[in-house]
Amino acid sequence: MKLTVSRPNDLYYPLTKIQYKEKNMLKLTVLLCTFTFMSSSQAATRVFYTGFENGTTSDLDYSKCTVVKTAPDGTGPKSGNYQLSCNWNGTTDWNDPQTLLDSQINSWPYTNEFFLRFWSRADADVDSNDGSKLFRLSSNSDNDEMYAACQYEYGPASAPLFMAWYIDGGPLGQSSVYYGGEERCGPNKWNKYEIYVKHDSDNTNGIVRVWVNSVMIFERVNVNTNTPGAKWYPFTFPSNWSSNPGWEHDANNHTLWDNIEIFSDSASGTSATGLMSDATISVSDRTAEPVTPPTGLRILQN
Ligand SMILES: [Ca+2]
Ligand SMILES: [Ca+2]
Ligand SMILES: [Ca+2]
Repeated sequence: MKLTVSRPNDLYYPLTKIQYKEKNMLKLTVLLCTFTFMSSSQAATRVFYTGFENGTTSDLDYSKCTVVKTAPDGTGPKSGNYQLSCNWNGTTDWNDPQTLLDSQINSWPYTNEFFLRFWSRADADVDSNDGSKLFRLSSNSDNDEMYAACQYEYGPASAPLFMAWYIDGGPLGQSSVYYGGEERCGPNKWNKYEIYVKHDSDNTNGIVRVWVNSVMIFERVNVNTNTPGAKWYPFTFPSNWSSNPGWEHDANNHTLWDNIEIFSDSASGTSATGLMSDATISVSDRTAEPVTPPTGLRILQN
């Protein structure tokens, strides 16, 4: 951070009392800014990351999904060479493992705050029946739960994202918050999802926020956000429901996933800069992330 103050007269005249005070205030401001920057950069670390670039699901705790280079509709990953491909088969019995080919991250280190970021895309084969949940964050208390559903039943032009949170068994917020346009939940477009959770300490000072493609679509502040002792995991994705009567799907409904990362107030992960609370958090070492090489380049010679 570099502050420039242009006051040429200061160079030639002794400082007045007020100027002296201003100068010291400036020093204090610089000091505070530096301290704030250092605090935000050291407060959180990245405790989980996968872009599936080892070609397997080994970074996940559980997965029936497969790592692929190309999705069924021919689309490549968000970045790098690989992506995770999940499918729910709505033609099988409810208890057939083929009904739901999903994945899970069981837990991650955090005390009171975490930030989850991932990219997801609906393949062209996703149908427009009910029950198409994008993901679920469950609590080990059984009283807290959050889920998001991409409502493809509204039609391919809209597919709103439905967000629901339940704390201590009661609703914190339930709303269909995101409709239509280019920023729709789906289909066929890579979307970035970000979730920030801060536990309350007295049932009145918790925070939850959700962003889609960097636009905040859901926010609750100064609320009860968790049951004492509970944590907001596992993270299950997708979490689709085929067996509810009337919610049947056909055999192929793929969702693609890439670049899943979790930051938290734990000091155990990779160093990061920015804040979790406003979704600016990122790892300082971007070389750790794969970059999709440009295609279609031509070398022009004079
Ligand atoms: Ca990847
Ligand atoms: Ca389908
Ligand atoms: Ca609470």
